[in-house]
Amino acid sequence: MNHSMKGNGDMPISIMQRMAGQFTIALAIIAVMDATAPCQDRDKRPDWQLSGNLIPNGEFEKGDRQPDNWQGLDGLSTFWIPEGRDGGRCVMIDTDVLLTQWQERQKEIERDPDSKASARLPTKPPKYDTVAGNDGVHYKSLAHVTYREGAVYLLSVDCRTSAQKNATFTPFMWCRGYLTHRGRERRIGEAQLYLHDAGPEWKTHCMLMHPSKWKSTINDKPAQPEYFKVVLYAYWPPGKYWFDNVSLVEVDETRLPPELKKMTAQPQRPPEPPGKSRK
Ligand SMILES: [Ca+2]
Repeated sequence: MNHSMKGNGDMPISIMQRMAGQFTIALAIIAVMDATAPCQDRDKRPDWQLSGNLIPNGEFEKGDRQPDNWQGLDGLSTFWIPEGRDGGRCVMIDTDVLLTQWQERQKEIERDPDSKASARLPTKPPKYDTVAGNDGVHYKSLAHVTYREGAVYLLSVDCRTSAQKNATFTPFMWCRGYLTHRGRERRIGEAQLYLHDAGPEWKTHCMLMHPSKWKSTINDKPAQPEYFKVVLYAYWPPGKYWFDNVSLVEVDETRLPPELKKMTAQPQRPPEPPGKSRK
């Protein structure tokens, strides 16, 4: 046996080293997951975290027939299922639904929120007639989260998808800021979190949000949001998109741990338009 080439039993040292490397990466990912998971207990919060999760039921665990504090489900493109990241529940969006059937279902739900969805009709390649290739599917939190002037926020979500090899899925999460002007709700800014390379394994995506830097004006006067709303969005390609642990937390940016700083330093680049991926 060549001892320079062999490690434990017959396992080459190079593979052992690679495994050790993967183990280190796995530990780092767990550390980041812990770092982004908001602690609701004020006394146990890390010093960089200035609030608990401001999105009620962002973990999708509470509810009866649908998750509390979130919009209704249509049972055709939106589902609440026990396939969450932590073994609990999550929301799944399926965009591989015929657009015509999806549109009919939205009308039906509006008329009768208790109505049952009919079986999904088959869709055929290239699937341009699906909801994925047209409207896409939004799923909204019903919460209005009050803005604290000058605050910086960490926006994060866990996602996985039915993406196969060589495919790229990039769903979005938006955090939109609003104010009421002359009795009307006006959207005056938004943070767009692009969930790049969302594949079959759960992955945490996050970004920092600085509403004080938004440049909106109303009647030429700088406008600040009064409150935020969060929306999940999936579109092309047609497939399944699981979401869990939606979180918005006020942070002290100067005290962020290095791994979070690194994650949030990634520039938010939009994906290529869907047309370009339709080869
Ligand atoms: Ca969950």
